[in-house]
Amino acid sequence: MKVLVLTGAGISAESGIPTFRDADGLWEGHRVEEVATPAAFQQNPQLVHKFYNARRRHLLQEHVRPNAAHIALAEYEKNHDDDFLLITQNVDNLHFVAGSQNVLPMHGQLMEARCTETDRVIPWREDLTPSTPDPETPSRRGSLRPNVVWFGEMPHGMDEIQMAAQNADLFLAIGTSAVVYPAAGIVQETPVNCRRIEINLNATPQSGVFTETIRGSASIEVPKFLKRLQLEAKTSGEA
Ligand code: BV8
Repeated sequence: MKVLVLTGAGISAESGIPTFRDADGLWEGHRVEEVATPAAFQQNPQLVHKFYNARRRHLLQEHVRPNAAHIALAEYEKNHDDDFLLITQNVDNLHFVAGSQNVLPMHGQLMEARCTETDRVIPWREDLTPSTPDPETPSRRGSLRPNVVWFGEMPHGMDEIQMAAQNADLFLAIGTSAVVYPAAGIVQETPVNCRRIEINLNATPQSGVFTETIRGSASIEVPKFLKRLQLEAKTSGEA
């Protein structure tokens, strides 16, 4: 059974990372869509760096750890690694920290920087500023940006995502408000007989296309659902 999972900010909420909706899409009075754009970075790199530096520092704090939902997904994958892909919209690294292997971070990663001149991507844990020297070429200053996909930029891995969606037997959407495209459109790419499950505290604009909607918090409902899935596989004799 080919399992495709899509996670959003809701899976990290119980790890202490505010979702976009919690801050109702605002950050220090700025709409996220205004800060997370190439134009904003062009016009006011200081502001955009400040936005990401604050989130990177928060993510680096000791108490921000994977929760039971991240861990259950990593555990489940261990027994299904050949038929399992985890797409995340989140730029936090909690799926990696939890041990998930087959992860596609379609909106990039907060703990990486990308050189705007060479497109080279490097792991990055410090603050970035408009004068941060490139560690490889210190004379090049201010060319590093957060390696995240801004609004108006193409998400990563869209071909792989399309292929996985078209072949999915089970699609599980966890903690996403399903308003940001193309992520929100992935469910529509799954086959008509694909089993589609939505785990979310609330209903979303996509709830109607899911075979099953589970209302509750990810840290409770994800482990529960994956256990149920394993039990179903055992009783149906599926590997
Ligand atoms: C592109 C990285 C084209 C940066 C992000 C008009 C209509 C339709 C589309 C558009 C439009 N105008 C513009 C667009 C396109 C735009 C878009 O979709 N805009 C939206 C706002 C309308 N999309 C883009 O620009 C994308 N690119 O289209 O490119 C293109 C084509 C060719 C060539 C080049 C380009 C790029 C989008 C990626 C933007 N980057 N992130 C960063 O993080 O700073 S998006 C960012 O916001 C997140 O990554 C995430 O994807 C999104 C927020 O969504 P969620 O993850 O769902 O989080 P949210 O807070 O919204 O919801 C949380 C959910 O969890 C809620 O449902 C809540 O109920 C639930 N929850 C909360 N707690 C829990 C819980 N559930 C369970 N348990 C809990 N405890």
